[in-house]
Amino acid sequence: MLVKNPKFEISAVSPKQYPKNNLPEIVLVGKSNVGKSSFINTMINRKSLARTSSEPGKTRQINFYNIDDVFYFVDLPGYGFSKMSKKEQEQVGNFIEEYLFNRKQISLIIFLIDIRHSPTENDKLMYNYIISSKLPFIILANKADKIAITKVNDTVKALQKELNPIGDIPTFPFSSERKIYKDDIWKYIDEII
Ligand SMILES: Nc1nc2c(ncn2[C@@H]2O[C@H](COP(=O)(O)OP(=O)(O)OP(=O)(O)O)[C@@H](O)[C@H]2O)c(=O)[nH]1
Ligand SMILES: [Mg+2]
Repeated sequence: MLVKNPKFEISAVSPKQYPKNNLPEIVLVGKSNVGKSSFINTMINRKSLARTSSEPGKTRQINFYNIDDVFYFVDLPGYGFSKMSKKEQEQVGNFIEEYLFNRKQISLIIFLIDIRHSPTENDKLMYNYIISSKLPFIILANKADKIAITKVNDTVKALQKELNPIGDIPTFPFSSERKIYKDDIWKYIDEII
């Protein structure tokens, strides 16, 4: 898809604030700082439509980006951000769960993990949660620019094996830094929407 007019539409913490139309929603999920907001900017060729930060915990609400009135990218707060108070972590966890559990328009979950590390305990919990939700999803091993290009494919395979030994969940490398694996992901998204 050639994106022409991507717009930030709304930040939400409860269902009454979600967009009122029925466009498909593609949701970014993963730990804080893994690159969810950067992913959106990379896919739509914008530097900073989605706000990013080198400090974990930048995204604190459910942010809806309207992509040419065709679909939404939905940016979620990351998990595992310890500087948030217990109470705030609980509130964020609750509104994320409420969204993932009830929102009928979710067409795809894009689950980001860091290509440099084994999945964390929280990654595994989230993985199991997504599996049990039966929502369609793919795994992206992000920050692929951080390892030697010759090791990318084997590392992606090893990570997939760890999370998804049956190998039925599509798993791709990604890098917002180098913007080189974008076309594969667009191909996947185009088929879904
Ligand atoms: N090297 C490299 N850095 C990246 C990549 N993607 C994101 N980053 C950097 O990682 C940091 C976090 O990126 P964000 O996109 O804000 O991460 P996030 O997952 O939205 O984080 P939260 O909003 O806290 O959940 C920023 O400094 C980005 O520049 C990537 O592919 N490669
Ligand atoms: Mg973010």
